Amino acid sequence: IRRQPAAWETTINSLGGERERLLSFFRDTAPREVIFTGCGTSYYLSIAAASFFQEQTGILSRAIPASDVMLHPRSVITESPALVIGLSRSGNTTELVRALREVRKRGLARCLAVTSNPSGRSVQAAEQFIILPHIREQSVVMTGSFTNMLFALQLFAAWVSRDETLLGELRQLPRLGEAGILEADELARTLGGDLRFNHMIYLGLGAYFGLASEGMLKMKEMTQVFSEAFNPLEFRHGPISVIRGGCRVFLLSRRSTRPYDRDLAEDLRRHGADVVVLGEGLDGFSADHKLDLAPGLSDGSRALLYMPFLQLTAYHRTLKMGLDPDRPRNLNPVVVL
Ligand code: F1P
Repeated sequence: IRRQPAAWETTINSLGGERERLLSFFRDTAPREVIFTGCGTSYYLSIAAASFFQEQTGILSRAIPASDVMLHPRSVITESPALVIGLSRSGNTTELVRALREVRKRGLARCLAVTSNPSGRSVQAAEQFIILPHIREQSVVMTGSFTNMLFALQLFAAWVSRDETLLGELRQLPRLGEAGILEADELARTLGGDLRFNHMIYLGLGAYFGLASEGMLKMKEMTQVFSEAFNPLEFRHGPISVIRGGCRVFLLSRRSTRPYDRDLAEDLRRHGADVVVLGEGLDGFSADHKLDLAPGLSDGSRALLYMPFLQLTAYHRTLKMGLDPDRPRNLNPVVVL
């Protein structure tokens, strides 16, 4: 988890040489629709990437679980030409590999695989690929692959949209990530070491819903504590009823939701939750814990910086519980059906 900022640096350097190949594939495809797909962590990554890609390029982009693409490709791919971007750390998850094969067999879309495994089956099933072989994770739990694949897709979106400002911001992330990792680890240790909380809630909107869902999944996989993810404004429409002492809420705040997040944090605390707010410009927030993340960056560029803290919080709780964070119950590194 802690080596992620250094890996982001390698991702940006190694992907630079692939720019022309990837851009010419994209221009040649000229998609009217881009579908990001994967399973588990890679599906949550799809949610973050699709939202970011659409906001950045203006091209219709959606996240669909790989099982839906595998079983009902015609009902999920509605535009032509379409591009399917298949995400998988292992490159061998059954639904993802079958989804890519199915889409190509039926001529519904062109396919790009993003993975850290050069010899995985997703690379063979797709036409083009982004491979990040420097991400060698030993753990069953995915951490660095999530952030590095997201980073690669953000760089790709910046190239497609020729956005030099965004590229400049993205280039700062390895340094900013490195500078913040100690503070993030310290707070994560404090929070993870406190086992009074038995219900975790992660809130984020748009691309941040993908990040919140991934934070939720890390906590669930590693510690098996009851964890959920919601859009922060949706949370008011019913789910807020569950809040009481024993709940801890991680609020992934972004510029666009800040005024609403401030009120929500206050209400959640009034109802008894322990509230952790992450984001920028947090002075006006009433919260039990705050983590400031690189003020001044756009919401999209800042996204990556939320993840090491969320992963570390789950990791420290696992250690406190005496469990092995790399080997969650009932879970294999790759799901093969
Ligand atoms: C997807 C996945 C992971 C999960 C576990 C099993 O893997 O579901 O999200 O944490 O490792 O596999 P992949 O398709 O990205 O390799």
